[in-house]
Amino acid sequence: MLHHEQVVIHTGERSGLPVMVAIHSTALGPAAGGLRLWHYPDWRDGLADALRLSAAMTAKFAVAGLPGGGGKTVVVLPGRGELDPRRRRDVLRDVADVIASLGGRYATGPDVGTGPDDMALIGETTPYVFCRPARLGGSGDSSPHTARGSLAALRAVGRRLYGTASMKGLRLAVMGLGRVGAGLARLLAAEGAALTVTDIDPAGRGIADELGALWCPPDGILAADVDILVPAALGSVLTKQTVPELRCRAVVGPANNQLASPDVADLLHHRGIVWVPDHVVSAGGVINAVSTELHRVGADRAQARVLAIETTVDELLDTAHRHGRTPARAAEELALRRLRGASAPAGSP
Ligand code: PPY
Repeated sequence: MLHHEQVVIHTGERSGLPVMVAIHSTALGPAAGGLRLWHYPDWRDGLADALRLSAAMTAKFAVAGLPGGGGKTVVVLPGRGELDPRRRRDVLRDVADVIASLGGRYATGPDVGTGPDDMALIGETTPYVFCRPARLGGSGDSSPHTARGSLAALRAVGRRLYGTASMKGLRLAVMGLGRVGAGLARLLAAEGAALTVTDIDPAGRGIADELGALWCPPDGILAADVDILVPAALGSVLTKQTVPELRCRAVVGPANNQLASPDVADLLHHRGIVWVPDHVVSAGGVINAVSTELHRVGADRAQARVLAIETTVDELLDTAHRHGRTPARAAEELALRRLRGASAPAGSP
C-alpha cells in the first residue's frame, strides 16, 4: 500500500529496551494504534510486526470510514516470562516519553500484552492515550466493543451464506479465549450458536463448560467441521499448509494478521471460503475508543458505529461478489480510494 510516514526506534532511558513506534499514515487524521508488549526472536521481528500492524490500522480506519490514521507501538520483551512490575513501569514510562515527543501525531491504546491499567500509567505523562479506565475519564477496556463488532461482521457473513443474520444453530469454532475471544464466544452462545472452542491455555476448558461448548485441542480446531471459523488469538494461522485442511465455509474473526502472506486470501477464495479481513472484523474496539474519547460522541452513537461493521462487511461482500474478487481486495480498494481522496490537494477536481 503506502509507505510509512515515520518510524521511531528509541531505546528507553529506564528500561534499556527499544521502543518502536510506527506511524503508517495520518492522511485521514492523527494516527492511533495499540501498544504491544510481546516476545519476538529478535527486535527486527518486532519492528516488522509494528510496520505491518500500523498499516493494518490505517486500513482499519479507512474502511470504517473514520477520520483516523494508522500507528502501532511494539516493545520487544527480553527472555520468556512476564516483566516484573517495576520493569513494566519503566517500559511504560519509556513508551510515554516517545509518544509525548510525537506531539499528538500518534496516540496509543491497548494491544496484546497491555490493558487499561497500563494506559493509565502512560496517561500520567501524555494525553495521547486511549482506553484508560473509566474512573480516569477513559473509555476503558475495548475488548467488549471488539467482540460486538466481530459479531456484527459475522451477521453479515451469516446473511450472505445462509440467508439469516442470526447465529442461532450456526456451527462456529472460536480459536482463542482471551478477552475478545471469550467475550465473543459468550455473545454467540447467548444467541444459540453451536460452539467449538479452543485456547492454548487449558484453563479455557472452564469457559467451554460454562458455555456448553465443545472443547477441541488447539491443533485440531482449523480442521473442525463447522460453518464459520473464528480466529481470535495471535496471527498467521492461515497459511499455504493450513488452508487445504479447512472444512468451513468462512473464516471471520478478530485476530490480527491472520494471513501468513497476502496471497493466502486468493487460496481461500479458490477454495470457495469467504475470508473477511481481520482489520475490518476487529475494528470495534478502536471505533468505540476514538468515537467516544476523540470525537466525543455519546455511547449510543459510538455503539452504532461499531455495529455498522455489519453494513461495511455486507457492502464488501457484495462488491467482491459483483466484481469477482476477494473481500480482501475489495477492502484494500476501498481503503485506497478513501486515502487518495483525503490526500488530494485542496481545490483539485
Ligand atoms: C487495534 O484496534 O488493533 C488497536 O490497536 C487497539 C486500540 C484501541 C483503541 C485505541 C487505539 C488502539
